[in-house]
Amino acid sequence: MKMAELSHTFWQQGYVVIEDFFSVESMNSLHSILLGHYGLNPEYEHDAAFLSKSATEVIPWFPQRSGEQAFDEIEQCNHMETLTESILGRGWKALYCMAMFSKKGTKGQAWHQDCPPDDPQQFNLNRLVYTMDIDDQVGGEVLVMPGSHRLGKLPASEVNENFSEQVMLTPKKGTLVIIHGHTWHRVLPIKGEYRLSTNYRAVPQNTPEDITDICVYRNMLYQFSTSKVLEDRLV
Ligand SMILES: O=C(O)CCC(=O)C(=O)O
Ligand SMILES: [Fe+2]
Repeated sequence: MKMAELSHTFWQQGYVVIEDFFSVESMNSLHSILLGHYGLNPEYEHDAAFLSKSATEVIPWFPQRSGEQAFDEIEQCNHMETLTESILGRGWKALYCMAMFSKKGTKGQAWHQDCPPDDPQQFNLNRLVYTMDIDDQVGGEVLVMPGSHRLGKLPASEVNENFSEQVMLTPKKGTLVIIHGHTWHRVLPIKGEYRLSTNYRAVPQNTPEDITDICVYRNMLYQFSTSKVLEDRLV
């Protein structure tokens, strides 16, 4: 695998997609652990006001915090570590592994940046692992705006307004998608029974661990630790 090339593509686009990065067997085994945890009708954890105002309907789970060791293997996978180092440089750190479940008929995730882009050096890296195919039937395709990690704050507007240059990603089981936390991204509504993705977040050296506490949406800035809208961007 040409790590330097992949890293170059990442820094050009603000994201990079690598198919068949993980084996089908390891994806299947993580997938069944995730389904075992969630079942098919899990309860929401974020408060109702957030779910509705952010137009983001996902249920997070941090499997490693529940002692689920099966998720360590991917985190410590050599290829993924080498690629991360080639993108972030020395001294980067793994933050946490967060699985996300979305139910049939839910909205997915509105356009957002995982953290405010005020300082280009301060960002999180999403290392998204897909244990199932995301396609037209399942829905939940990922939209990204190429190069938007360099464009500053996501423009304020109604939550789901499209961008003419947006690109749609349809990761398959075993695909790794790496997205810069400042890149504008969105998840389309879920049409199939459910949608699962797993995000191994990482940060460059000298980045605070709570870098993803404040998320930028088109209509607001939201702080997870306090469950507060810090700024309503539409008034
Ligand atoms: O689930 C996905 O495909 C993307 C999730 C996302 O936006 C994130 O983890 O920051
Ligand atoms: Fe995100």
